[in-house]
Amino acid sequence: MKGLLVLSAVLLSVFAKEDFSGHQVLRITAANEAQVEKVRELEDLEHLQLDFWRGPSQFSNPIDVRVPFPSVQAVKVFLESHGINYSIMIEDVQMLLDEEQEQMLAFQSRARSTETFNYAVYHTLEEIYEFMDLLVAENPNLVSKIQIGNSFEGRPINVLKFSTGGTNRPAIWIDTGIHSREWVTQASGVWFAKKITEDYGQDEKLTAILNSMDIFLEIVTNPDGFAFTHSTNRMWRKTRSITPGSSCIGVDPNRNWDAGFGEAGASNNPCSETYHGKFANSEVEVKSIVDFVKSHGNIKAFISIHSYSQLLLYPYGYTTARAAHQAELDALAKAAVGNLASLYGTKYKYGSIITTIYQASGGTIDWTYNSGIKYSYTFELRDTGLYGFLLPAKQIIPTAQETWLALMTIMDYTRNHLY
Ligand code: 0X9
Ligand code: ZN
Repeated sequence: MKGLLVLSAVLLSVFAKEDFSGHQVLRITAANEAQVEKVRELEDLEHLQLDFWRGPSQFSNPIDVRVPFPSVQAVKVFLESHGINYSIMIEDVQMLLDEEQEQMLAFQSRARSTETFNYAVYHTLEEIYEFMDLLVAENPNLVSKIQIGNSFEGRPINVLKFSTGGTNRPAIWIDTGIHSREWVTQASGVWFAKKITEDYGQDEKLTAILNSMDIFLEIVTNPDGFAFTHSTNRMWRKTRSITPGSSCIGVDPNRNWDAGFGEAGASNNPCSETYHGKFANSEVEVKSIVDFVKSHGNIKAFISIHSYSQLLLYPYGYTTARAAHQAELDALAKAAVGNLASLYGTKYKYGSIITTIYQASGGTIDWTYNSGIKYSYTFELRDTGLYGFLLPAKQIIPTAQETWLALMTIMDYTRNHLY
């Protein structure tokens, strides 16, 4: 039996894409802490192969979970027998994936310039890397590409630098796609890159920003994971590193930073989606950014973009202690989500990570904040759960547009409050 399982896993990894037919995403609304604990029991039952999209944690309500077809009945019976409320958020995950694939294929064409690039569909890693090269070639005086490292599997880790000159100017960092399955984030990153080149010299605020500061944009922050979401498993979140002594692959790159590393809000189980890794910065995708931030030394705002839930968050995630600049971070977050909502009415909540979503240790912006970058924020983009990580491609541009208004709010404020 075990041999068969291993064989099928090997065959799958070589030939096929993982199939999600009959997988459902349930939204569980725990009524109290005891019910949250019950749901945690489910999490510990590894044979159920549950994939928690949100939670569980005492701070997070609701809890969203993808349930593989063979576990659906058992999970529903478990919840009902404990009187725990749930609804079916996604009836059949594979149906959404089929639609997504159809769209990608229908619009697939090699762009020769960033003008003909299709911003309204999802793209592969190769297509995004090609886009970066086109953008650099078209805007040699504004955009350059920096390689800050190589991923575990050897792919280049690329960062776009937008700069009008100067040496080591105060800078803004934006990353998307550290969790590979959060596809709307990489797609938005592509759109932001193009937007910057369009608005420089046209939009007064962005021009002022780029006349005194640099912007660094890492669009595919987890290239191995992203390639794997296309080739094999659309739901892949972690890196693709090997953990000696375990058959499970990957580390959660948003639990691997040196801030509350290994504390509550991360898992020490290599098979968990929130596995923190053997030690802080064990993941080269994380270490490359840490080294870059340290050697640059002049980054004033650091914005790490995830999906989903429609949140704008600031430190901390590993502790309930208030950030020293909480009042200022909160006021700026409020202004940013207000501007975001002005475009399409999309409502965001804002607050500290731990009080707004759930406890998460070893997270990106807790480390950047503790390292002295005051304006450290993280977004959770659309939606609030209707599609979750599988946001339809037709929402890419509106999502990017509205997010840009919030980014501009933070970047403009940073320029006016250099420290
Ligand atoms: O669990 C996480 O890492 C974040 N949620 S996600 O669905 N994108 O995985 C929430 C943690 C909050 N911190 C950041 N968003 N950085
Ligand atoms: Zn994420």
